[in-house]
Amino acid sequence: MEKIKSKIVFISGAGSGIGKACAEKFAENGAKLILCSRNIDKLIKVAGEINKKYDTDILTYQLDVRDRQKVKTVIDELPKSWRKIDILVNNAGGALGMDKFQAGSIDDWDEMIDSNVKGLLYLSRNIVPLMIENNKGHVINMGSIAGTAAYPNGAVYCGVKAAVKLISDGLRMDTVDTPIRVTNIQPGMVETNFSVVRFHGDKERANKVYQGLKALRAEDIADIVYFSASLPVHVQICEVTVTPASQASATVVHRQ
Ligand code: 8X3
Repeated sequence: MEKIKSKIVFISGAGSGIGKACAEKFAENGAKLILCSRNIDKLIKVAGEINKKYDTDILTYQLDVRDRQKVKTVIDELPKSWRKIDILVNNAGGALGMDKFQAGSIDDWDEMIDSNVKGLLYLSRNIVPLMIENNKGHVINMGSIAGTAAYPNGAVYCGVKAAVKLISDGLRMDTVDTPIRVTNIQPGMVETNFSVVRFHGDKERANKVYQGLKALRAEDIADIVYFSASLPVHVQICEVTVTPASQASATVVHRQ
């Protein structure tokens, strides 16, 4: 297995949910972390807790991945010893709204496209060349089962996650002559604040999404991210689709 100890792991959207769980998992295994989030107060708290528990080196940045210039500045200005990023977890993003296309909010669409797609592109475009220079690296993108098939009321979210899938595939092709690995993780239902954000703070509606079934936890996804990263460097997990046992697809779910 590839040793994760002392590896430098860059995680976007690290203040909560899957990003935070990934940060914990890598820290537990001795990695050094570069953590970004829009909400710096939350992130500093998370970083403080992780540091206390695992005594690992952590850099934190207030970063909205939609801000193309700020993404570049953060990467350009990383301290020299932190520029050799081993693993990039493109986790920032998520869903906003769940309505018929003809009733969809264009503001929600803009934000989904900008964070899930453009944010991932900005980070990867700035970090992948550093990885190539260092002759090592792993890009792990947070896709979704939404990227494998559309579902009603999800056209734009499904569209952006389909973009994540195909961008992952294209990047894998363009770096095939380098040691860079590219993995697209495609989770189904994971109980985080994903649905609360999607439904603009409507917790009751969000809770209904996970009613009557045992959803995945953020830690389940972090385990898979970690597993993909810790395999020997000649082993590339291209794609992982993972759902709760009682979910067969975005639309086929068994509830008790
Ligand atoms: C999260 C999974 O099914 O809510 O990306 O789109 S789903």
